[in-house]
Amino acid sequence: MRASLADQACTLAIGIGANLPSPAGEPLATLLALRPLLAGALAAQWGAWGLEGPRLRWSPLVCSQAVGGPPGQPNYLNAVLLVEGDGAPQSARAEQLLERLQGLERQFGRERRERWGPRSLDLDLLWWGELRCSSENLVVPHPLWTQRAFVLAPLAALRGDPIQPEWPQPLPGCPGWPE
Ligand code: PH2
Ligand code: MG
Ligand code: MG
Repeated sequence: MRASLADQACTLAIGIGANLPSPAGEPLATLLALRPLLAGALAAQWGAWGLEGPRLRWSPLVCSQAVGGPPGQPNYLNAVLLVEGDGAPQSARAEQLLERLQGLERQFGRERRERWGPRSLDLDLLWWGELRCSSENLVVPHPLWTQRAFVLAPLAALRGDPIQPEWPQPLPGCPGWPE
């Protein structure tokens, strides 16, 4: 699937996930509350770079069992957001975006305890055009996204590609998340 994205050199993808309650409520309430805030944060960041706000394409939501981490976790709700805008992908910009994403994670009660532990909100920068960067905080592209059905299924739905039977199936749209 990566190769077929080469035509979208300046598309940035954000993985969204939650499997614990946040101050907004259960994961569905979290993602519904997050959506306008994330849109606002991205518009603000593009504005800070002196650029027009990017176009956003939200995937449907999918529900799936937790991959990795401790046993007995609640199921995850996941989605992918494609961000299409002007502005060359740059590692310094990616770090600025990460700060905004982590600010939102904290706002929704994210606590960092164990690797792949359950979480009230997870926002991952999956890729940004052809950008390659690796620091203590951020690795782009996300090293595992091509192996994660909870990323591939929302992405396929968004692109109109077939969803494999073993992948999590898209949930019906709802007010606040119509896709
Ligand atoms: N995120 C993880 C680990 N495992 N499993 C699912 N289903 N969805 C996730 O978003 C997820 C996970 C670490 O970020
Ligand atoms: Mg993650
Ligand atoms: Mg993360």
